[in-house]
Amino acid sequence: MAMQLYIGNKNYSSWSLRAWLLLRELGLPFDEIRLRLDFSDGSPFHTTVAGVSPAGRVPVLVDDGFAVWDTLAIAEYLHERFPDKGVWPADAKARARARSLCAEMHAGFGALRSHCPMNIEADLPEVGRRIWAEQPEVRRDVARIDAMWREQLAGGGPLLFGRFCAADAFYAPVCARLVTYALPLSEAARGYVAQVTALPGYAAWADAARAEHDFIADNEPYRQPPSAG
Ligand SMILES: N[C@@H](CCC(=O)N[C@@H](CS)C(=O)NCC(=O)O)C(=O)O
Repeated sequence: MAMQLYIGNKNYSSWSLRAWLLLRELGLPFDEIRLRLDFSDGSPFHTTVAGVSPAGRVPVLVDDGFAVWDTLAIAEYLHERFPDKGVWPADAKARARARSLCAEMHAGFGALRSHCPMNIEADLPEVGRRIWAEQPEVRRDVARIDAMWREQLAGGGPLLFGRFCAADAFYAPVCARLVTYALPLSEAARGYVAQVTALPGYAAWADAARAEHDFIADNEPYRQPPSAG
């Protein structure tokens, strides 16, 4: 039986994108179960996710009835289950470095994440300009990401460790944010964003995100709901 991946809205759910893109780009078979990010008491999101994961968050990977939650744990599970698929780079030091970058993403960049929530179908360059001017911590997060990417890409690219691996999946939602808010980047970092957003899996996810036409106010601090009629 194929694995199942529980995810949230494709337009908004950055953690879901990481796990989904990893599975998709590595060609691992899975069925997706998409749930609207409705966190109200007793919502279908809460009841369905609670049925598979006590953590109550997406993504959740279910393999033959066994649930793995949290994107880092999902990446490690896939690495052990499919050791030849290239979840991590083959070289031990590159593998350790890729894990460092993923852990840095997983635990950090709070300013970028909170000020620039993922919103693939939106185009918010003016909001981005204001955030850039007013939020030094966002500038610091982006400077660190830009430097990290430049250092990795100096190894030859086109992706962080040459070919696609979990590190690219972890930074894909950052690429999405950088596009939506049009934040300033070095040329090398811009080239990396272009590579990631051109991945077939990313393009498929983004097309589906744009087709959702769902408006969840908690995820839309910078926009008004579309007017009826
Ligand atoms: N550390 C978790 C974070 C997952 C997460 O926060 N997911 C959000 C959606 S993007 C969620 O399910 N939130 C539900 C809630 O806050 O109740 C991971 O890496 O998977």
